[in-house]
Amino acid sequence: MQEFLNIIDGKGVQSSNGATFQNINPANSNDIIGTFPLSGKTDIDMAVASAKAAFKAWKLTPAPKRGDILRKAGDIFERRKEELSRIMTREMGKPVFETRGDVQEAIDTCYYAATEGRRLFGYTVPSEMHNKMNLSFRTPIGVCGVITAWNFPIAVPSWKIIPALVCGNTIVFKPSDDAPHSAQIFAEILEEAGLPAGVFNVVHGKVEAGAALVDHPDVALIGFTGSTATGKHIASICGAMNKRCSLEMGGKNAQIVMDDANLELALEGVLWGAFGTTGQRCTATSRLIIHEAIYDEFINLLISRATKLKLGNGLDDTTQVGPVINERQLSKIQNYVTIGREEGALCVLGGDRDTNGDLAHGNFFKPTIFIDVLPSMRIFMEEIFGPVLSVSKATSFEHAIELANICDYGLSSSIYTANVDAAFQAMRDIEAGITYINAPTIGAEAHMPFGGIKGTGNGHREGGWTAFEIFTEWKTVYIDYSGRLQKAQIDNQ
Ligand code: UN1
Repeated sequence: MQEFLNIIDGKGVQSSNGATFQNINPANSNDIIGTFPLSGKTDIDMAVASAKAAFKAWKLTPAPKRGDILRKAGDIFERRKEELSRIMTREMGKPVFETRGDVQEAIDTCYYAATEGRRLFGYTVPSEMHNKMNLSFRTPIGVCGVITAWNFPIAVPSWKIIPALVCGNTIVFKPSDDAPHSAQIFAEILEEAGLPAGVFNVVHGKVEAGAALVDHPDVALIGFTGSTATGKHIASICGAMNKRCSLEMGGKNAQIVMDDANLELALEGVLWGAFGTTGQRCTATSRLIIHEAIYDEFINLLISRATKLKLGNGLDDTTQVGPVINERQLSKIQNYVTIGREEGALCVLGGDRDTNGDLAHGNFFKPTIFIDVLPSMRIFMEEIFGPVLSVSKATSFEHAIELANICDYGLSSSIYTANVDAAFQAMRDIEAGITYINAPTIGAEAHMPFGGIKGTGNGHREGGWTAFEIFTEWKTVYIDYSGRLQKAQIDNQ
């Protein structure tokens, strides 16, 4: 069995106490990918010390040069795309056509950041005094701790790591213990691209390692993607320690289908949004709100199409829906199905594991649809993170928007309609960081702001130009070339 190591200061190291954990293929429990260090505080301390030391030179490396390294990283991601996609599928399950897209997001992010190294614009602003100039520019923050989920094992880390690096920060990355192999390849690629040792460190492990990273006084910023409960806990610690944190947490994203919509398009959208990545996306379509005039018709179409989705190992090209990540998540989903039934919603498709044939060795759960779901039900409100779609009936456009907004989360949203007025009202009125018109709730592009409101985020946005806000501080500089003392607000009359 392959033994993987932490990467600290450019070297592979075991966890300080020698402990390890196994990473298992969710499509086949007999396939063990390897062992990884089960790290703790001592390992985090070493990695942070390495990142802190490397920061001194990295922050002084010209940003365009930092960008050149990231462009090379983009080239290497491109070269290794197929191999990496298969490694990702093997450890986290989603079909290879999806993991290819995951790698592509990292490639796009690298090329975007590479050119940003030649921008990172600041502002030059008139002074209120004679013979004085005011300017401002961005400076790096220091050592950034990055903690991510397993469902986008390359794309989501890249949204944090790549912009942080071009801004001149150094990193300690604690990847998900469900997708550690992908993180290892990420590190290999950055090293081959020419990133100096210590600038990017990987520490594998579980809660103990993540907690030690958040708690570390030399870590200036935490970038986190994961559950709302963990994110809020991280925020409370960062608040007490006065460190910056950027959170991307849960979602309960709704797709609205109006009676004037192109139903075939809306159908394709919800199948992809709800069951792509086995519903394990923070942007997954987990609620479907249908106008009453087409409610029965659309549900019938949906059931007949969802029944045909092919479950299987993501490495098989014909697979449309892969496994659920692990046993724990499988029982969580099963539990929500029980809750939904007890609450009085009608389960019209799925509702249990699929153990047919080869699927018996993996964590497969049938695409599941509940109809007649009311806002009072937990399956309407709570994030399940699995292939479970809750369908509700709306009596009007206003009612549909109201239902979409009855939710503690606010990440993504979608409306299918042919009415341009309704589309614009929805853009304005849906409470979410992202709204799609005539497209599903998933499909974020790397050069656009990504993030949510309410229980989903804490005011930051990843992606595009907004990522650079997270990873920089502003330095304001006043240059007085008058040769005399000029008192601002006093001598400017
Ligand atoms: C996530 O689920 O954490 O738009 C990110 C999408 C993807 C990103 C999802 N490009 O669904």
